[in-house]
Amino acid sequence: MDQQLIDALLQGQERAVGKAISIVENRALAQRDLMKQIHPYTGKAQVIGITGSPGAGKSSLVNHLLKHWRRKKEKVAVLAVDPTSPFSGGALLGDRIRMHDHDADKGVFIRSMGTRGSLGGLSEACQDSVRLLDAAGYDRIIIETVGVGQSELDIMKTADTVALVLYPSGGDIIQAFKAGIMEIADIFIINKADLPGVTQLRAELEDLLHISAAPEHRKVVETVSTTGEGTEDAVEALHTHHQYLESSGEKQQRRRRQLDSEVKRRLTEKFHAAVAPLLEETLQQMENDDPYELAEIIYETYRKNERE
Ligand SMILES: Nc1nc2c(ncn2[C@@H]2O[C@H](COP(=O)(O)OP(=O)(O)OP(=O)(O)O)[C@@H](O)[C@H]2O)c(=O)[nH]1
Ligand SMILES: [Mg+2]
Repeated sequence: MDQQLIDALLQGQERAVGKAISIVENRALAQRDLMKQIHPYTGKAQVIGITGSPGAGKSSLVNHLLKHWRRKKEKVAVLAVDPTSPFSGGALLGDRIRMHDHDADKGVFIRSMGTRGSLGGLSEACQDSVRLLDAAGYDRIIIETVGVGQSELDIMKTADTVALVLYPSGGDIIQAFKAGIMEIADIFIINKADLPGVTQLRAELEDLLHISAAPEHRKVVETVSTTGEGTEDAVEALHTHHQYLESSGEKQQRRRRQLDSEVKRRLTEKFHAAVAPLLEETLQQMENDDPYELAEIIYETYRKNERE
């Protein structure tokens, strides 16, 4: 592993961070070693997931969050993840336009991630990229994803705090509800609060959430991201949730659950790799097409081979 790259990354040099993310996206050989070496430097950042339907105003909101945290001299990174796009690399065109205020700012890192090169799955690449950014010293790491599909849900599970951006247009909530994002969202941001229908949306939302019984750290806030109105409320809600995570021990528990599923995934990968030749062989020889029995045969043969 290129020690220079790791040193530069740990110093927070943007080019090194970009290079390291590419290694992760391409699942290059160096990935494992890279992740292992940076691991001791991770675990400090606040990871915020921002999701919502296309055009909800996520990037506009992120732009204001960036401004807010930069005024406080915090380092902020944004991963704009689009599971429907094959493109990775710099910032997406739309995001670049909205976030160009920060182009020359060394304390801001913006990167888009698509499916290209992410052989191991976009959510894994995203998870490792978050760790790289964490090790590089970014205080806040924002993951912006579009849509409400299964891959967005997986990606959002990487975050400590998940914010769902809605806007008064109808249909939005039902979609989010169906996709299961309501359950994992911690903060609900009604953006485009300058448009009509906000009261109704809030009522629907509170109805669905049974918000009267919802805890204090699960908030609904209103923003107008064309002007930045309400940004402070959004920041406050994110902050309160983060504090709750830390003081309640929920943060540890969430990270533990993430670790659990990740280790399981790695184990599955390892096991698959170990039995791949056996699988191939068994399937070719077999007239049998009972998957349960085939799996049993492969597993038993594997164990027998291991003992010998
Ligand atoms: N009226 C109004 N328009 C807004 C508001 N926030 C954002 N917009 C507009 O909504 C459009 C979409 O904003 P984006 O920030 O790109 O939304 P997004 O959710 O990031 O969109 P995708 O990344 O394409 O899913 C832009 O034309 C914004 O100017 C708002 O509070 N009020
Ligand atoms: Mg966007």
